Amino acid sequence: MGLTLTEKIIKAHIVDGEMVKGTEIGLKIDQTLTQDATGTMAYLQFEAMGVDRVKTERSVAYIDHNTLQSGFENADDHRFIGSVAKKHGIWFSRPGNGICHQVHLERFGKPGKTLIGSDSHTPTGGGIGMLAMGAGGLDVAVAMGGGAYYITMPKVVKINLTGKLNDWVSAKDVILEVLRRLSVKGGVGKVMEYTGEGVKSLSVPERATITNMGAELGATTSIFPSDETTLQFLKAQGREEDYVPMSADPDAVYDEEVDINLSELVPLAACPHSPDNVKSVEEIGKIKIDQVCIGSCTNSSLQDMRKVAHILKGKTVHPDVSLAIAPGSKQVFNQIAEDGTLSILIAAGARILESACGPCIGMGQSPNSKGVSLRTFNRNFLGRSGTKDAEIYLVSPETAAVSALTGVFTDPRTAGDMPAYVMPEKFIINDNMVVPPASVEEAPSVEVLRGPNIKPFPVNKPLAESIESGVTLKVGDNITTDHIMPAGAKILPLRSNIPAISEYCFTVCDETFPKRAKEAGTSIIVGGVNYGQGSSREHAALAPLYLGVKAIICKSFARIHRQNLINNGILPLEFVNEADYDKVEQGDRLVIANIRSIVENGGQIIVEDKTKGFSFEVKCELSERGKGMMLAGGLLNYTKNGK
Ligand code: MIC
Ligand code: SF4
Repeated sequence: MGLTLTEKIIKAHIVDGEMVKGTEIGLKIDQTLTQDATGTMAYLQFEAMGVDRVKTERSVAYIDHNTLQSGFENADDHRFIGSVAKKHGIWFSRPGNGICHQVHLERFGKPGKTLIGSDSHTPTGGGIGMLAMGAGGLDVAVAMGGGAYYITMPKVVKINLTGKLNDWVSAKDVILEVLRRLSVKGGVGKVMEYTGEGVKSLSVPERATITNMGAELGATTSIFPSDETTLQFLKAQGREEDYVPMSADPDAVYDEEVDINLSELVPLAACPHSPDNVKSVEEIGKIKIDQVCIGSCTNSSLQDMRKVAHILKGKTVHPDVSLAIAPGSKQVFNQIAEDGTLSILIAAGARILESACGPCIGMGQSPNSKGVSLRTFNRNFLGRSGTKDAEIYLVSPETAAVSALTGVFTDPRTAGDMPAYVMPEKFIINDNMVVPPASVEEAPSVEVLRGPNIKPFPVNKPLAESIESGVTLKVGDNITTDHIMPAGAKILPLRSNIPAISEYCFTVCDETFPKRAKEAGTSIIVGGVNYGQGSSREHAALAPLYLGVKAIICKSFARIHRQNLINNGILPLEFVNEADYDKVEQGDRLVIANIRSIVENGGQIIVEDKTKGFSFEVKCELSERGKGMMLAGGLLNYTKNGK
């Protein structure tokens, strides 16, 4: 029986477990990446592990999220990450060099390799045939130390692409179509593997747009084959030697299949406030818009910038619209400056931002009150833009640029010709903003620079025999890590300071939660389906841990967040009967008796609701390793215990 591409890469990297779907497997990790918003914690955790030098083939620390620097905090974090990277064998991509995923794709990713990153959009690397996955900071720290990365052996979904995209329909519309069909939880436990004739017509940046936003499906990752197009891209990056052809066997067996005829797709948009709330641009109609943002790790390639410039050339942004554009990397920025594209964007009235995440994570450019903003980004969760009552739509660069001119939501197919994109034979290659690590000899004398904002991370205690606690918060379905631990210009500078950032935990849902949780001392949170979707931020586990949260009881969890809870010793419990969710209320007092023995030896977990006077069953499916972590009070304790 033939293998899928996913299985081939897993087979070449498996170091623990068997390739049996649904069971836990450990993978050797070839490359890691971190960004600054999750990186400080990851490096503090790496330091706590006591490993001198990373054991991966390539580890890169990027600065791209917290670049606003409205106080000393961000710059202090940058210095810390730069110095810790230098000391421990990690390459350091300086602020200004671009968004981690875009730069990694251009300069470091290699087909057939495994990559984990402390950022949920790490699957961007799947655009060149890597098995690239988002992970918690602690998992990345362990992988840098040479430890395996554990996932559930995924199901593999064949996304069979036929036909060819029409002009004005783009890669963003492909992934929006997948999201429309499968929803934000449709990819949980699965890898999306793209195959079929249609693959050939997609460039590497287009493939990367699709694998990047596959994160919004909740998928383990997404991957494209490495083919002639990949070779041409790597050649143009001066990295021909990194090319390896990779594809599924012709007789590979998939768990599920989805057919998409590219020729039939139309311009789409994800409507507020979820990436799977997809409608056609035509269906949405000509609503008035206030802002357009083009960029982010999803759509900030040279190809995207040139398309946008073609649309804006010789025109002016509509007087009622603010247009912001952030090229994804220094390479893209440099290239558009040299070939005149930048000049076209400026002349049209675009507000050019630095190569960084920027508005995508609410670092500036928050829309006006009740503003309608069209963004080429990947997430439109409530409040993420920094304006709680804004309406954010996720669209292609074509739809964004055409609408920026008309001032209303506009189907780009009305805008005339779109010339085919021709990739340059050679991109501008200048890695002068990537600082190599110190040599083994020099490393001991490198001083790690810590600012006053960097506080130690909380470490849990071993699991108690029984838990008794109040439900301090009850939330609904699809709660994102942006709800649990919001970001934005005000809160992001506190990513290295858990006591301070905890003050904002869950404030999008309930401003009184942090105070209530602290007063209660210990807490249980109740949630619906797909709890913890979205960002990989470990802070969505660390802040609740700091506030005394002992367990989350919900209908189901998103992958990375569930692992972050286990890594930090917070119990991830799921209702056996979903109807019990309706019976438990905020304020109820719950008892989970003998939980330590049950985690250790197995058995039914019964939760007693003392307030309501009834009991219900929950489950906690853990691997042997997961049990060890829960009992020890998290991964660091578990590792310290010699595991
Ligand atoms: C995001 O897009 O939500 C982020 C910000 O990049 C996060 C990481 C973080 O919260 O620091 C992610 O995607 O994991
Ligand atoms: Fe940055 Fe946005 Fe990409 Fe996250 S999704 S890495 S915030 S650009």
